[in-house]
Amino acid sequence: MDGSTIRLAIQSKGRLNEDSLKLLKDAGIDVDDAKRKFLGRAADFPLEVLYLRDDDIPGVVEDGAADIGIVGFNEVAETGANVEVLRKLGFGKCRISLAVPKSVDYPGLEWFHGKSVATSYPSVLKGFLSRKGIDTEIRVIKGSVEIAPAAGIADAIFDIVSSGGTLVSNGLREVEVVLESEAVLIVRKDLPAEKRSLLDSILFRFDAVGESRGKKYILMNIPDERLSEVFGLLPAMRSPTVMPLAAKGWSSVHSVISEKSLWKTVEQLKSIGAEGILILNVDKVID
Ligand code: PRT
Ligand code: ZN
Repeated sequence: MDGSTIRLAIQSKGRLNEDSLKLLKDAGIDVDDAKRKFLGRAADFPLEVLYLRDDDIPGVVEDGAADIGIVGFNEVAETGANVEVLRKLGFGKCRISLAVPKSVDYPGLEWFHGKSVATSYPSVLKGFLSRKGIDTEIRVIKGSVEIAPAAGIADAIFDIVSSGGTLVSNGLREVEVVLESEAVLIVRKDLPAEKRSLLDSILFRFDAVGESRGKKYILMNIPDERLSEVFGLLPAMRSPTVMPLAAKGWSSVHSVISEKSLWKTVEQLKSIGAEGILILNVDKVID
């Protein structure tokens, strides 16, 4: 690895692998999905990809064996690695929560006094309990934490929750959310200066991809006398683009809108006379 190449660690398989590769692809950095490989190289960007287990990524970035990494924030928190979190990446969203058997009449955190909790995240849990002044025994289990209460291994669990389905199917109830997590981009603390411009270029591209997420491009035709009402409905990046149509008294309006408000806005636009509404995907947004 030399100064003209930057090395990125991503998960080799598992929940974050696909989205990490997609983010790179959307950013114009094509790496092969080398499931059997340990080290890959991008075809069109000076980037090497190190494929690792997620647990190993924060430490490898801390040591400088990789310059940057994509990993769940929960792993950064658990390892306590001395790395900088540069960006939240918007995928792999989950939380680490305390959950108890659903038969428990849960009064609040004091319930955990003198109880035992099974988890694969002892460090995050220990920090939380000591901040709250709760004395609980932590039992470290690497997999299938959710079966611990039914198996008599612990009174409760501390584990990753996403939809909550796994808890429900194991007769458990989430009672305290301790850490919110999503995939993050991390960088080693002592990134060599000559790699800084490569990192900046990656950040610029990731930001453009991130900005475009949840956005749609909308075009419509509108009678000129309704234009001011359209402007009220469309908070575009600067302001909507307006072009006269060949048909007198009509204009074409183009804008970018949030996917969340898409259907509501479309209904309002129709009600003030918009016609020929087109909605397109936004690929990148460069501010
Ligand atoms: O092999 P490797 O060590 O790399 O992978 P892994 O098995 O340790 O991790 P993996 O691939 O399962 O998850 C990687 C990362 O994805 C985690 O560190 C989180 O940051 C993130 N993530 C997002 C999740 C989930 N959602 C998730 N739902 N990680 C795990 N789960 C599990 C959870 O442990 C529980 O068993 O899914 C179950 C709960 O899901 P729900 O939807 O039923 O609540
Ligand atoms: Zn793991």
